[in-house]
Amino acid sequence: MDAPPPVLEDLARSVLELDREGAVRAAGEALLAGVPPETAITAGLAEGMRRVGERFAAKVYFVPEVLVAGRIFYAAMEVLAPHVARQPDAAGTMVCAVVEGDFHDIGKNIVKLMVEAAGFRVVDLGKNVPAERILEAVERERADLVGLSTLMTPTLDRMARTVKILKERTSAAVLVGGAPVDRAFAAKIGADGTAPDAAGAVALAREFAGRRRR
Ligand code: B1M
Repeated sequence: MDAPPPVLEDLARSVLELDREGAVRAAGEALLAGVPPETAITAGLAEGMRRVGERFAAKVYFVPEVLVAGRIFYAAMEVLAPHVARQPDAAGTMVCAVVEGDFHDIGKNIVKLMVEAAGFRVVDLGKNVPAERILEAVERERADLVGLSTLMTPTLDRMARTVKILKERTSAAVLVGGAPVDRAFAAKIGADGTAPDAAGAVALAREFAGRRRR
């Protein structure tokens, strides 16, 4: 297997070291080097956020540093996102949201970007979204799919409640994800599927949209 391009390490390190200029510069260099923007986002920037998480867990970083890292992530993602190759629209409509109580939206925004690039219309409700607002949007937009995200264990029960309401009241397929979500949890709360990353979310979205068309 080829070694990862050094620019991916530059991206990850810039996020970790809270170096905004370095991250934006590395994002441009990644594009010039022909690194797919999806790879630069997931293997570069998101890897940097993962390392930031380690420093936070080790009490080396605190909330202010983590906030800055998130802003740097978005500044570099702004350079990369317009270059993600897009399939023609037609795949279906997904409503996506981070569940109520949770303000972590970086992972959800990567999923949104990739699902949109795969040709879906995505209605993004943002973060900290109550189940009732999600239900309303799914009905209004006649969504085929819902993508729910949460990063925290205390908000897993909000995710469960949201899935329950959506499955009772709509026919949309409900996909769930985020670091504390696994297949056993997804099955337990009655979600239609889960994936560990954005590429997996795209594969699931395609699978469920295809089933609905048959
Ligand atoms: Co906080 N935070 N945070 N945080 N934060 C975590 C989640 C935490 C694990 C850190 C830790 O303690 N080690 C911890 C939660 C612990 C727990 O619940 N067990 C935590 C905490 C405690 C908190 C606060 C309570 C801290 C405080 O205030 N004392 C507070 C909570 C605020 C709230 O939400 N109510 C808080 C605040 C913040 C910031 C605002 C500073 C910032 C968020 C900025 C933002 O999102 N705009 C932040 C951050 C950045 C993190 C860490 C460091 C990084 C999260 C991240 O962006 N990861 C995080 C530590 C960690 O995760 N290791 C942590 C990168 C991102 C690309 O990955 O989001 O996992 P992720 O997304 C992936 C996959 O999960 C998947 O695909 C994505 C792309 O590959 N995926 C899906 C996501 N959604 C999906 C949906 C799908 C499928 C796949 O289908 C629909």
